[in-house]
Amino acid sequence: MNWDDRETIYQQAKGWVLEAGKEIRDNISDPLTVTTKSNPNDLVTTMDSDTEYFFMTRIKETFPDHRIISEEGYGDEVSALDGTVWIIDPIDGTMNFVHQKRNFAISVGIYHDGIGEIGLIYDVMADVLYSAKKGEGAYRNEKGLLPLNKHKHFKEAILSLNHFWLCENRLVNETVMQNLVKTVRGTRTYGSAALEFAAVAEGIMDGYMTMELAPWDIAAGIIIVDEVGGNTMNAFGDSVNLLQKGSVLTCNPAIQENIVEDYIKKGRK
Ligand code: 2AM
Ligand code: CA
Ligand code: CA
Ligand code: CA
Repeated sequence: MNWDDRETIYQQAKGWVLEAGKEIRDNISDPLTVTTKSNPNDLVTTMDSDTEYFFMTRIKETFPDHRIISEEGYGDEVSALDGTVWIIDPIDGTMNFVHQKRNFAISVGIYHDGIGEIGLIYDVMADVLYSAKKGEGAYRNEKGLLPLNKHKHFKEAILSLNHFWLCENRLVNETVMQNLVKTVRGTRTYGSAALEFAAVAEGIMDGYMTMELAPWDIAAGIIIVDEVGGNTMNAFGDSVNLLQKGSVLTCNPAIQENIVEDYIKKGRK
């Protein structure tokens, strides 16, 4: 992707993200139509689909040769990441959107021939935009994010993970994971994968791990975390595939070996 094209796409994408976010904020008190998807706690609202529709129509009229991978059904059938592909989650953290009316994000990752070029994660209610262009650093609004602390000690790490790691599960022995949470300084669960990636990029969390996420949950976050020197992989340390669902670990490389080798691989089922 050439420099000028990327800047044009970035400015356009950023404008749409801010516009879509303002629309959500302006209507946050409206009654919601909530339905469920794979299970009773897997929620979706008309705001999720309306926001995705907004991006789809803008992208198709402005960049007709770009393709879209997205959660709510307006995307394309994409089986390879050639050309320019927008990977979009219109609302990441729908449960938070419905129950808390905060702590959710719009996530847009733009890839060209499989390479992550632009990442945007917008914390809508806080009006905070995390952004990155490959090779140009990552930002929290206008402020550049610092490289991650290379000397981070595992015992002083704060990890983002949900309770499913500590319950009986199909991936890893739960007692091993209980030992992990007892060893680190603390854990948090925000409920928006995109915001958890953003927190890792900001260095206010040192790692985030989850058992199953889709491409739109992580596409922008990978690019932003990468720009501050963080690594993203699956829970067992192998590379993630952006065309499939799977486990995800994104973290400060200083604690990667502790998490993957000392805990997850040792407890692997
Ligand atoms: P979503 O809100 O866009 O669905 C917290 O549960 C995180 O996991 C959110 O980022 C959420 O994204 C994501 N997630 C992925 N699959 C999910 C599912 N089946 N049910 C609920 N959340 C899911
Ligand atoms: Ca969802
Ligand atoms: Ca999501
Ligand atoms: Ca979503």
